[in-house]
Amino acid sequence: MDAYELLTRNVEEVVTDEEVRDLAADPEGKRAYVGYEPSGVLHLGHLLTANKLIDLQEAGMEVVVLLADVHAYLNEKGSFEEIRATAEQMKAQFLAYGLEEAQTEFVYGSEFQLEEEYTLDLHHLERETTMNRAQRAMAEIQGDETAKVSHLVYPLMQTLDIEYLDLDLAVGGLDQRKVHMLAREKLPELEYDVRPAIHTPIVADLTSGEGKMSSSEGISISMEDSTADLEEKINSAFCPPTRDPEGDLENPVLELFEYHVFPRFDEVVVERPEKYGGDLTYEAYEDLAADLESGELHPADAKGTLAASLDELIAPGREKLRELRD
Ligand code: IYR
Repeated sequence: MDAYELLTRNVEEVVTDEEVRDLAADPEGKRAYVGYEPSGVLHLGHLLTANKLIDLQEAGMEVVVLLADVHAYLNEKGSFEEIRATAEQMKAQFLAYGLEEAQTEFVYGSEFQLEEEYTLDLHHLERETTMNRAQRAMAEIQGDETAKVSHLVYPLMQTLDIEYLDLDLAVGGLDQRKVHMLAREKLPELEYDVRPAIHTPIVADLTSGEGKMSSSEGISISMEDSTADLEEKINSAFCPPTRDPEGDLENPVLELFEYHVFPRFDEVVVERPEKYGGDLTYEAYEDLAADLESGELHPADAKGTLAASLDELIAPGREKLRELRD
């Protein structure tokens, strides 16, 4: 697979395509990052961006994982001590999941965000940005609780991170796009360079196929799930025999195959007894989706294979988490 394809496969948005093409022309040693508010247990949302980081490493890029402790603090996720303890667990799970240790730098936000120069740049950005603009950038991250001043500072700091971590590419879920747009607009005002961004899709809620899968509502899948939990959750998933159900609905089973399973396995085998046609082997997501649509692949068989594949992917991180907690 060529570098441009590794950088952009399964991505919902590329900003801008031209800049990413330039990067893909010479990716060796270039630096990409994702920032995560530490939350202890990784869930599929984290793993979606982690899959992209693994693609970028395969293309030769260096990856910076920002353990955004100050951001988590601003977003009221706990005390600094609590946030750091969960960040350490998170780091171990990312490595267990498959990030290449030699090409990964883990950085705590507090290592550089409390320095004088950063703070002065932050105040400069505060002067350059209206409250309305900062609030709009945060809308999808923070939800609709009443904004505090900390929620306005948050996207400005995320903007500066791109400069201070010396990055060539910002990666995030689609919910980060407005912050990255703010960064593209504001960094030049401080005479810093604009960097490209790529955004991964948001996976639909597992049982309804609507909206987004989230840990706060509905069912989500995390590194803590046992094999039996996964089987149960996937079994109850919405799986119409089509890729594009009516209206705003998605097929979450197919989305999980597309974004989580196929990028990490060379082939996917659906085991079936001979009397039901025997095993099916897929090398590409499109073939599996086509068979589900035509009826060749039964949703129950697809779900069984999906649960087993996800189990294999999360097993090393689940094991690590157990060790750390014992
Ligand atoms: N806003 C992210 C966390 C975050 C991301 C980056 I990229 C930063 O530079 C800082 C924080 C979230 O919603 O988890």
